[in-house]
Amino acid sequence: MSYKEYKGSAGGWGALASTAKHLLKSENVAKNIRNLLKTNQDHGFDCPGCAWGEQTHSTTFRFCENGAKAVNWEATSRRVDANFFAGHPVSWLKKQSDYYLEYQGRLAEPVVYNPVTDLYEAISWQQAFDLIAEQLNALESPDQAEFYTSGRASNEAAFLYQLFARKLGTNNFPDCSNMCHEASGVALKQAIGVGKGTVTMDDFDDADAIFVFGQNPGTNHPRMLETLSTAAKRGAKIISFNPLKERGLERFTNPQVPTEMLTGGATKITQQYFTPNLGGDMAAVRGMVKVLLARHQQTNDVFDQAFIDQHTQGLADYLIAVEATQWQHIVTQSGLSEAQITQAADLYQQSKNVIITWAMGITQHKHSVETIQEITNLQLLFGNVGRKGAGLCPVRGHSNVQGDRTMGINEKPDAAFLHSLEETFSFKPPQHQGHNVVQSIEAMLSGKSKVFIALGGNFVAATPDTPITEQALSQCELTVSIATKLNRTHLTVGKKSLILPCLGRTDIDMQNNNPQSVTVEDSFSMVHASQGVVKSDTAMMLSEPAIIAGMAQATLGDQPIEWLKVIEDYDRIRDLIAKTIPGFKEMNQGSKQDGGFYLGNTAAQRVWSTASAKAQFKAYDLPVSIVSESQRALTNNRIFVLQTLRSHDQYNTTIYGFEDRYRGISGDRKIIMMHPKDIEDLGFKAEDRVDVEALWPDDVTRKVTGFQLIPYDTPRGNIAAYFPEANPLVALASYGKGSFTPTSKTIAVVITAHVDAESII
Ligand SMILES: Nc1nc2c(c(=O)[nH]1)N[C@H]1C(S)=C(S)[C@@H](COP(=O)(O)OP(=O)(O)OC[C@H]3O[C@@H](n4cnc5c(=O)[nH]c(N)nc54)[C@H](O)[C@@H]3O)O[C@H]1N2
Ligand SMILES: Nc1nc2c(c(=O)[nH]1)N[C@H]1C(S)=C(S)[C@@H](COP(=O)(O)OP(=O)(O)OC[C@H]3O[C@@H](n4cnc5c(=O)[nH]c(N)nc54)[C@H](O)[C@@H]3O)O[C@H]1N2
Ligand SMILES: [Mo]
Repeated sequence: MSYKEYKGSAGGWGALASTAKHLLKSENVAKNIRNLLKTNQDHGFDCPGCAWGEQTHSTTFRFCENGAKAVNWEATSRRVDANFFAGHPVSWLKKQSDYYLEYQGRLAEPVVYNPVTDLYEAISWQQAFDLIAEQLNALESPDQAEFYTSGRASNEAAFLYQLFARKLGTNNFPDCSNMCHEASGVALKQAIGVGKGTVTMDDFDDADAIFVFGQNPGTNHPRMLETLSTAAKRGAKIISFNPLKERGLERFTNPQVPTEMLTGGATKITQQYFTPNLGGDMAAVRGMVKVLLARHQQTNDVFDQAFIDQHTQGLADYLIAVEATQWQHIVTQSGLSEAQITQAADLYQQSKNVIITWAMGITQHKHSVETIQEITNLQLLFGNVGRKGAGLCPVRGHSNVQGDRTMGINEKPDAAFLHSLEETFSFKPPQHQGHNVVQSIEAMLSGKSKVFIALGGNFVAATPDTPITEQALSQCELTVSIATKLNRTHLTVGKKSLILPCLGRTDIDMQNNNPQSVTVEDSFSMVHASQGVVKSDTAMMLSEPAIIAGMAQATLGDQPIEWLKVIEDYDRIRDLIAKTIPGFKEMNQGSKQDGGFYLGNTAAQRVWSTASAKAQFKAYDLPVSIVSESQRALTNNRIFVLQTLRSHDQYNTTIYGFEDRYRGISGDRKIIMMHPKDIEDLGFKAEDRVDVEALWPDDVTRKVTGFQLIPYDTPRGNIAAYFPEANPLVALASYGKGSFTPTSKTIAVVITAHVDAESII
C-alpha cells in the first residue's frame, strides 16, 4: 500500500493513460476502441457507467475513463461456464476476493447449485425456468418472493419484470435505489410533487452558481466535470461541500480538448470548497438561510416574495424553525464557522440562478429526507426552481436507476400507476405495499420470504450488515441471479440456486433475427435508445427481457400477455409501456430520434403535484447530534463518524483495481482516511493497522480488522473507508427516516490497535 498526494488535475493525461491501460488489459484492443467510439453516440449504446446526461449536438466522443473501464470489463472475452465451475467449488470461490471473481469474465451459461458436490452445474434454460415456476407456484403467498432490481436494467426489462411480479401478486421490489437516491425521491415528491430533478443539461449553461453537495464527480460522474468546467470557464461559481478534499472538484483537464492536454492547462472547478462534518449539511444550509433571513428582515427584498406568495406553502413554520435554531448548534453540527457559512450565503445571494446538485454524501444519512428538503427550502426562498438556469439536481448513480422507477419498480406504487396497469392488462394488481431492501432482508431472515430473484446487482455485497444478509439469503428455498459477472451474491447459495447469464448493454441483442434496442432514462428525464454493438460469443446467454419472459411464461402461462411473442420485437414491449405510463405515448418514435425524448417534469413548469397544489416548505429541527452524546461519553470521546465511499477503481461492488488515483492511495483497499492529528492523538502513526468496531446499540459485534490508517485532509472526528469492505459495520436497523436507506455515510465507530487473530492462538 502506498499513498502520496495527487498533484495533477482530474482528467488529463492521467485519465488517458489509465484508459489505455484498461484497454490493453482487456485483450481485445481493436474491438474495445470501436466500442468506446460508439458509447453514448446516437446509434450506439448508453454508457453503463453513470446516469449523467448527454450534451445534445456535441461532436466529441462521449465517454470517460471510468465509462471506458465499465465497457471494457463487460466486453472481455473470458468466460465463466460450466467447465469453470466444475473446477471451482463454491466454498473455495467464496474465499476469493471480489476482484478475482469479477476478473474471471462473463457468465456464459445457466447453472444450478448442487449442494452434494458444492459445485454449480449446467442446466438448460427451460429446466431453469421450470424450477423457478415450480418454486414460485408452491409459495403460500406471492409476498414470499422478493424481486430485486439493480439500476442497469433497461426500461423494457424493468417493465416486464414488474408486470411478472405484479401478476404473480406482489409489490416486493427491493431496489438498488433504496440504498441510493431514495431520500431524494421521497423528499422531492413531498416538497415539489415530483421525485426527480428539475433541471436539464441546458440549465447548466445559464446557471450563475452551482452548489455541489456530497458528491465526487471526478470519479463517479466524470462527464459532469466537463459540464462544470464549461460553466466555470464562462464565470459561473462552483461551490463544493464535501468533508474530503476531492481532486475532481478542484481542478480538471478535459481529455477531449487538445489545447488543455498539450498545454497542461486545467480549469479551476471549485471557487469555494467547504469541508463540513459528515451529516452536517442540513446545519450548514440552515445557517445560510439564517444569514439570508436576517438580511431579508432588514430590506425585505432578499427572498423572491412573488414566487413565494404565488407558488409555496408553509413558509411561516419554516422561518420559525430557522429562528429557533441556535448558531452554536449549527456550528457544532456542521463543523463550519459562522463566518464560513456567511461566506456561502454571500455566494448564494450574489448569484441569480442557482443549481444545487447532490449525491450519496447527502442521501445516506438518517436525516437525509430532511436535509434534501432543507436544500429545497433554500431554493424555494429564491424562486430557484422551475426557472432557466436554476433548480434541484440529484445526480443519479446507475445508468437507468431512474428509468426503472418510472417503469414501476417500486414497492409502494401509487394508485394511478396500479389503475393504469389494471386498465391495460385486465387484472387487479396487488394494492398493498411491498418490501424495500431493508424489509426484504428482514423478511428472508425471519423465514417469511423464501424466494429471492435478482435482476442484476450484487445484493449481499451492496447491503448492510453483510454476515446477517448472507444468512438471510442462504435461508431461502431458491435464489436466482440474472447477471453478467460472477459475484459474492451468487456464492451465497440458498437451498437451491441458479445463475442465469444475460447480455449486457454493449452486446448485440438479436431476437427473431433482428437486432433490438432498449431504452434508458438519465438524471435529466431524457429517455433514449441504447443498442449494443459488440459481436462476441454470447451463444448461451439470453437478453434480460428474454429471461424475464421465460420465467413468466413458465410460471403464469400466457398471462397477462403472450410473453414469448412480446419479446420477439421490443417495439411490442414499448407499445405496452406507451399504453400504461404517462409521457411514453410516442415511445417507439421518440426514443429513436437523436437525443431521445424528454419526459417532462411538472415542477420544472411550476406545476406542483402536491396535495396543496403548492411547493411545500418543510420545517424540522436539526438533529440533536449526529452521533449520540451517550455514545460519545461511553467512548471517552474516542468516537469517530465513518463514511463508506467509492474509490476511483471500482464500480460499486465491482473492483477493477487498487488505484484510487485522485486521492493518491494505491495498492490496498482496506484503509481508513483520517486527519493526521487524530492519528497522532490515538497514539498511532500513518500506515498502522487498526480494527474498527461499530457502536450500534444491540448485541451484535460489527467489526472489520486490519485496516491501515492514511492521513487525509478531512475535518477531525470524520473518517472514510471503502464500500463494500466496510459494509459489515452498517447495522441493518440503521436507516434513514422516511427513506429506509442504510446510513452508509454516518456510522459511529471506535478504532483500536489491530489484534492479529493468529497471534492470539
Ligand atoms: N466509477 C464509478 N462511477 C460510479 C459508481 C462507482 O462505483 N464507480 N457508482 C454509481 C452509483 S450507483 C452512484 S449512487 C454514484 C455515487 O456517486 P457519489 O455520491 O459521488 O459516490 P460516493 O463515493 O459514495 O461519494 C460520496 C461523496 O460524498 C462525500 N460525502 C460523504 N458524506 C458526506 C456528507 O455528510 N456531506 C457532504 N457534503 N459530503 C459527504 C464523500 O466525501 C464523497 O466525496 O456514482 C455512480 N457512478
Ligand atoms: N456501505 C455502502 N453501501 C452501499 C453504498 C455506499 O455508498 N456505501 N452505495 C449503495 C448504492 S448507491 C448502490 S446503487 C448499491 C449498488 O448495488 P447493486 O446495484 O446491487 O450492485 P452493483 O455492484 O452495481 O452490481 C454489480 C453486479 O451487477 C451485475 N451486472 C452488471 N451489469 C449488468 C447488466 O447489464 N445486467 C444484469 N442483469 N446484471 C449486470 C454484475 O453481475 C455485477 O457483478 O450499493 C449500495 N451500497
Ligand atoms: Mo447508487
